[in-house]
Amino acid sequence: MVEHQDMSVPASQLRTLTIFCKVVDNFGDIGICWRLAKQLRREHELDVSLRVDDLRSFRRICPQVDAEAARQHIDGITVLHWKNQEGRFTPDDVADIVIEFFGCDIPPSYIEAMSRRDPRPVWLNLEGLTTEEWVEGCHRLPSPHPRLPLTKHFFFPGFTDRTGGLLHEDDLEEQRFRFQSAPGAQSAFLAELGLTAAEIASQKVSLFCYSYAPAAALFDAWERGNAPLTCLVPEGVAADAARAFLEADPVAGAMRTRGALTVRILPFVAQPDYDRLLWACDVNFVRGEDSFVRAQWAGKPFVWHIYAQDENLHHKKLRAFLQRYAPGLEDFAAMSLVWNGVQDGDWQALWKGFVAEAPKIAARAEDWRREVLAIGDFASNMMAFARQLQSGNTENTV
Ligand code: TRH
Repeated sequence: MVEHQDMSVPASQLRTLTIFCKVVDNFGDIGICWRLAKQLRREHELDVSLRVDDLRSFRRICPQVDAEAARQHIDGITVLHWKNQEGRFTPDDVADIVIEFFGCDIPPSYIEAMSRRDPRPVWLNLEGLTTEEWVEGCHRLPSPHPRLPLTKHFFFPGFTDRTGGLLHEDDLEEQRFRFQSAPGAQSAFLAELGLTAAEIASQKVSLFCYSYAPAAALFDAWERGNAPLTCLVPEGVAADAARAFLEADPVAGAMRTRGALTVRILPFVAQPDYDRLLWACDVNFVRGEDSFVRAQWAGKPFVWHIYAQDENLHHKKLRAFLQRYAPGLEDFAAMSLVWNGVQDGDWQALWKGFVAEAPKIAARAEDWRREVLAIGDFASNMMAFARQLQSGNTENTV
């Protein structure tokens, strides 16, 4: 349902795209926008610009970022520092496709300029990932502007063919396969992060979670375990538990072994290296949205720490995910529920069960990847939808 279709960009001419990204908290907002920007540039040959309000957070996951630059080019993408809602935009500043990430309120002057542009842009609001079914009813819904001749459409990531799917680059599997079939490359990567030969040979777990995760209890169970385990913690994550274990500041490079457990603090790494870290570890604890999705692609058992919401809404979302992902994976589900405070459990027994179930969990990861990718990847689905909006046919979209 595109208004004023006579003014729309011909589908074949969707060449430029702008993403507006407000960093609400943490790294997921910019993490997702940056991943999407790179994929649209590389695989869909769009001229992409990314307007982001927090270059410092961006720099943590992409060290090439100059936190002071108003405008810079990274990996073929124009990165603009979005400082405030002011600014005078003209129709010439407006891209063919405008993406508002997570309802971030793009500047009023930009919206005015969109309405004056001929042809008008495709305007999409990309939403966050949730496992609940209501998403299917809201995906691709139009939202006409109350005053201007513009319509924004909602586009949701998700796991079913009534959503936009998940971000997945077309060469991801090949890259992962190459890395995971080369033990030398994995060891060299881990050694560069500071791991000793003994740590590389041990069972390795990456730990990315929110501050309220029961990490201290898990450390305690691992410390009393039978086999050496190395837990790799990005700097700033699980800081209280890490400090208590290390009896020192949990800064990058800090490490300590107690009992069977070694805790090592890693620097935050660039996004592609974070993938390698997930591929190199035996188990990954991940959180939020983007690392959660990357863990699904890594083919290794993972435990998701879901972003907490009022009235424990996140418990419902976690259960919805487990229902989809983990039928028959009892230890996987139990570990996830206890890690997220949905129920109590004995950590040593949970870990033992989880490790015993690991081959089954890894097999499920492969099936899941195939199932989810059968609906196409998020960027391609989004571009197909943009083209359909342009051609005025929104009925038979993916
Ligand atoms: O950081 P997160 O908790 O982010 C999000 C946001 O808070 C968002 O507002 C909220 O809605 C959502 O959680 C639920 O977790 P996430 O989504 O996993 O994003 C982390 C990003 O950081 C991801 O792109 C991976 C990247 N990363 C690195 O690049 N290097 C690292 O060393 C680490 C640990 C992460």
